[in-house]
Amino acid sequence: MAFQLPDLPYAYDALEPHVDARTMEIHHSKHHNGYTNKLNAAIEGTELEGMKIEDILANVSKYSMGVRNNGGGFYNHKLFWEIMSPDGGGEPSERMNIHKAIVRDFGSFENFKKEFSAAAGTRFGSGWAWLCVDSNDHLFVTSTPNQDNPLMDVAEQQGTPILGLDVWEHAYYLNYQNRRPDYVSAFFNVINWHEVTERYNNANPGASDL
Ligand code: MN3
Repeated sequence: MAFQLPDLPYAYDALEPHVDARTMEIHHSKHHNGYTNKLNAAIEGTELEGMKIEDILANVSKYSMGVRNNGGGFYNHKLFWEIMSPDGGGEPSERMNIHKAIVRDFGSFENFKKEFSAAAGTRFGSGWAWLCVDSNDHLFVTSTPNQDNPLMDVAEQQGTPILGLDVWEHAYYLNYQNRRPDYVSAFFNVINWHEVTERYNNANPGASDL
């Protein structure tokens, strides 16, 4: 069964004015669609057909650059659409585990926001900023080049990504041109904290209660 381009969980214009409709449409129907089709072409007739994307990425150093770039592109954008919402933004509620974990591991939400924004702002060229959970159930911020991500065995810091921000120019150039910091700041108005806290809870199911 080939990988399928997932539908967006909202309309192209739903994240306006923070992310504009034209950018969303091109990003989903051209870029994400392209990664999906090229991933399918790269794995056709190989042992990777039928494998879960997470399992492919965990051993991606064994495969071609086509699998690495397009498998990353497929996974990263699917996560990206899901962790945004027109009803999102602001700080996660104090009742959410993700709020407690952020305060535990970064000291405060503001500190986390600063660290994440710096990771997104200083990633040179194309790539992603991430909030991840490690195997000890601790949060960390990192960034990766191109379409790499922290699930990959080639990543500098490995973990389970629970929040990701695309900082390729195709993600913001139409609306923000060279003003990446404005785009990063606008992203905080659309983060779907319900989805992020769910991903946090599922990352280490055996972890002790906060
Ligand atoms: Mn992109």
